[in-house]
Amino acid sequence: KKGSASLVDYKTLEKATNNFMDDNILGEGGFGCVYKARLDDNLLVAVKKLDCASQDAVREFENEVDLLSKMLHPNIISLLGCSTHGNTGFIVYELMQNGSLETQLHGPSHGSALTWHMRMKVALDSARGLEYLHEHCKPPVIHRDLKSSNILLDANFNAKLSDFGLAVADGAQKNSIKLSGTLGYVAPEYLLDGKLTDKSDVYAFGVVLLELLLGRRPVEKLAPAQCQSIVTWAMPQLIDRTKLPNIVDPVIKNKLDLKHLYQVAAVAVLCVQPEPSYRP
Ligand code: ACK
Repeated sequence: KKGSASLVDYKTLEKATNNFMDDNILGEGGFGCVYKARLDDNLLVAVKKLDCASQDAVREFENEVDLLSKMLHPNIISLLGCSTHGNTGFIVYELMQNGSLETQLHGPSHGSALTWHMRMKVALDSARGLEYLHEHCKPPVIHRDLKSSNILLDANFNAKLSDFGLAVADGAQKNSIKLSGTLGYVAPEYLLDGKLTDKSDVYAFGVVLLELLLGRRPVEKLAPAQCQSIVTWAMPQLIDRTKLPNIVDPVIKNKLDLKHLYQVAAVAVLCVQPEPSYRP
């Protein structure tokens, strides 16, 4: 961690993960399973485990450790330590007791438990985290995969950005990186031209704002290829609000599900040109 480097002993973590029971699994992260663990000093933490790793997973693991170890901000997940051993490794984070925003908004048990006041606070916290990445990190960091499942909530529902496996800190690399991110959150200019800037994160943040407002996922249960073709085709048209009605015909011809298209349309239109009179 910035100013107080901490290497957690591999044996300690291995022992902790061996003791895991099913209900200690918090979920599946970018490159591995995330567990709840108790360290020797009784501190409860979250541990992401890298197992039988592919090259991509190792790269994401190293990237996450490298970037997070240089960051310190109340709205960025705290890295407590890490450990590697051959092809396995652990990253230890502060435990975020209320899981992700995505689970809070869309999960089976929570429904719409977040009040409007809490949603506003989540929006503000996330914006502060993003501002830190773009304005205060040197060099600036682009998250590249901002979405509700990467916004975590602590015991007091403070929101923190997480999952920096795909993030980039070096502006010079920006255009050579293969297209990645999550459909539904990817900015149109990045999807169409591979143009990546800090505004790509701002676009994704706009989608998260829409989720907070509507309580719905931006694009739901759509095959990636189908989703990509909708987004690629629809986005340029949607930039101009007046062309919105043109969307319907080609979509029917292509037998794509209108419900999904309207979600993409709503996201695009509201993000590109927010409606001042819009009310949740
Ligand atoms: O939505 P969730 O409950 O919150 O499920 C996902 C899953 O692991 C994969 O990311 C949860 N998770 C990730 N990091 C943490 C953390 N530091 N504290 C608590 N839960 C976490 C996340």
